[in-house]
Amino acid sequence: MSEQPLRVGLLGYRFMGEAHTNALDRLETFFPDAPATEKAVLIGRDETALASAADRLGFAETATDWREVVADVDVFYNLGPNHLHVEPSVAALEAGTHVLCEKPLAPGLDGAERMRAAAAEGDAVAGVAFNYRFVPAIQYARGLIDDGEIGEIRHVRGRYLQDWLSDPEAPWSWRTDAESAGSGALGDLGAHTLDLARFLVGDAAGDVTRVSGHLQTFTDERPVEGTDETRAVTVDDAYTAQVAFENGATGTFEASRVAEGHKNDHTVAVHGSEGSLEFSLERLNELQVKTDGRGYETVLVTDESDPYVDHWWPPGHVLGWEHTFVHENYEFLSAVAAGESFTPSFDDGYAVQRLLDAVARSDETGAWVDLG
Ligand code: SOE
Repeated sequence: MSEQPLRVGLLGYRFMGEAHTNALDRLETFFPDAPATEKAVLIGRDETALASAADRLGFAETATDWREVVADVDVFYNLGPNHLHVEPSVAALEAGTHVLCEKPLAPGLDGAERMRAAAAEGDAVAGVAFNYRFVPAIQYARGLIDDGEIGEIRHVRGRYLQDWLSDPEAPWSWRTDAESAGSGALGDLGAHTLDLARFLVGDAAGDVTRVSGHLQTFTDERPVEGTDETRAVTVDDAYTAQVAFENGATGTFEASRVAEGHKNDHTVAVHGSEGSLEFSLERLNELQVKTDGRGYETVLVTDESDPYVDHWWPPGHVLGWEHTFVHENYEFLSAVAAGESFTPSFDDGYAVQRLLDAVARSDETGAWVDLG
């Protein structure tokens, strides 16, 4: 493990910037064997907002041009809008800097391929921040599946519902623009669920072999904050998809950012020949397990033998959404310090991007897309 703290450069200081910076801060107390880090440079465009964020988040310096930073730090966190994922991450990897990039990897398949190739050609660690893999209950579910506790996988069902865009007056943002985001609910939320499906059943059911998808936009233009103008919405408000897995299992997936009454409602269910598992982010310390017996049992996944729990509190003192980022950063930084690989890697990010791309292509053609 390196003696010197890892110098961190972080692009993006709002929502994801706060989630990851909070994670870095928690590691020192709860994961004392994690590599030490130094919050060296915070990167952003607006100098005034950047200075205030650096002060609040505890970064020593600021920069408005990522080109000045990515070769000068040990680890680069790319937490910017999707259209800023490709160039800075590729430049960092080419400079030998380790990269943790928020999801989805890129707005589209070409950009994701460039990032995947840059990671493959270099020696640095490259990870995608699919934080929901690091929920103890999700890791417990993966263990049950891999141990064959629910038998042959037959169905996977993923759903991610939010309602922050239900109001047609909710303002336009980069997340509603195809140039910047690539897609809407599909890439913003669907990426998480499709990655969880790969994580949970990728070994037991194999890859997704074909996809059928449907995208829908309900609000075609939105007001631009601070002006009396509107701008076109060029991404989906919602998507649905069905997939086939190598082993014959079926998968149904959907996401919406206009599902009234749902705030961050991410659920996954896996049904096998001998049982079922169901998870909901709104009850993220629990896993619904149906194996022997008549019905589901609710397992509270907070025992000290459960993944990561021993770093926190005694059994039953539940964890939250922010803890998933602490676990993710612990694993990523430990891989960096040990010179080992980290999953989800850019290969995983690219595999998800292929699914996102296939859903969109199927929507365009109205036909199934083979991923053979
Ligand atoms: C917005 O929809 C968002 O912040 C996503 O971008 C995150 O990945 C998700 O975890 C919560 O919702």
